[in-house]
Amino acid sequence: MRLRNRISVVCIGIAFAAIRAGAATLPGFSVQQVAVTSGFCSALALDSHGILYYTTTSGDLFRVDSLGASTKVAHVATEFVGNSGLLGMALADDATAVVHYTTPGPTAEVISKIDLASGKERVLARIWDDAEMAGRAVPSEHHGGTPAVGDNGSVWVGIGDFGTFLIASQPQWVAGKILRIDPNGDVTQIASGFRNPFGIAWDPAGGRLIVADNGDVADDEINVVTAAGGFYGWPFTMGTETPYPGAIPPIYVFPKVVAPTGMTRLSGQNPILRSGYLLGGFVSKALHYIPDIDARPLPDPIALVSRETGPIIDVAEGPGGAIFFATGSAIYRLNVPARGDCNGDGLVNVADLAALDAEIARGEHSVFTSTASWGCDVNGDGVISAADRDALLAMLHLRTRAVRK
Ligand SMILES: [Ca+2]
Ligand SMILES: [Ca+2]
Ligand SMILES: [Ca+2]
Repeated sequence: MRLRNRISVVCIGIAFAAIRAGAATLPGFSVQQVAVTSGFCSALALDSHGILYYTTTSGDLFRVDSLGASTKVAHVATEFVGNSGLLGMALADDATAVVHYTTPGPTAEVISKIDLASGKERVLARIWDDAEMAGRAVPSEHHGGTPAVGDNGSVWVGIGDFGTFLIASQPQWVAGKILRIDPNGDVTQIASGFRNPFGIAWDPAGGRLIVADNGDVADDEINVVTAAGGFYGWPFTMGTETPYPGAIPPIYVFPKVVAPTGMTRLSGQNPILRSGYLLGGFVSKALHYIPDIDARPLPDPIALVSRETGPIIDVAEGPGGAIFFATGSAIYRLNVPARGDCNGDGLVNVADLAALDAEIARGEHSVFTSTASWGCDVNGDGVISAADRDALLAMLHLRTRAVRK
């Protein structure tokens, strides 16, 4: 996007520059629009062949073709009002999506499987929203978001507090809870005390769910929910407020409002973003990167891009480690720097040696504190050191020989 920005600014002058004021991308990263969505996007996912799917809040599920055009695969019976509607999707496998939506009213939370070939829906669970009168409508605020596929075909989903606080702590209500739905449709309430857990990601290695929760002021949280479950604080405490007896504290509180949205666990296939989690920000308009979820205290997530696009709704990784993210109206690809592209200009050549020497002169340091591109970590060991100079020289030498052949 950096290059495109420059071209656009030249073409249409200062008005464009003003719109993009404050946009920031780490050196060597860039953003490329790949599709415009048909409706307000609520989630995206990629299958093992890299085919992109997304949902819209009004109830549609689309497939994106190689030219960026959308084809409707399925529609669910929902109504987009406030924070309710079709709230998200995940892929169980290449043939099956899992969706979470509210019925009109809203009166119920529905978790369904969608056959991606036929568009047919199979309801896994339908849970009345009102614990006191089945079928009565509840407020449309805070119904959570995208589901996550866990181990053995289970599905996890977070439900918000419907904007009504106390019920998030009361077990008879589905509001403010993290649920696990087993393949036979059994619903288990695992954790309580969430305000609006939109973004969740399953960690198969840890057997745990990473849950971002939207705070009411500057107290957006990242939480870890284990099989033991528990109470996570809302509405008695949130973020950095005084801890509440027995409540499990977040592992991280954002110092500023980001309004966390979709989250994805990285597979290890991306050459630069090899571990950890990516989290979208609605207010921050940023992709927040958490390299190591187990570091304590958890370092501030790194904004890879911010304000390059509109509010970010979801992020997903495809085969080969390709990263895609969505705003309400478009889908983008996040291009990462190549190993060896230390100056971040998109090329790996002798010009990168000077940039690498400048980084090495700062002493051995983590790639995440690089003042140049993360491509300076040429050998991919996570630190920038003299060993990367040898690796870059070897890379350039090999290329020179290949050209001369
Ligand atoms: Ca909490
Ligand atoms: Ca370069
Ligand atoms: Ca290195």
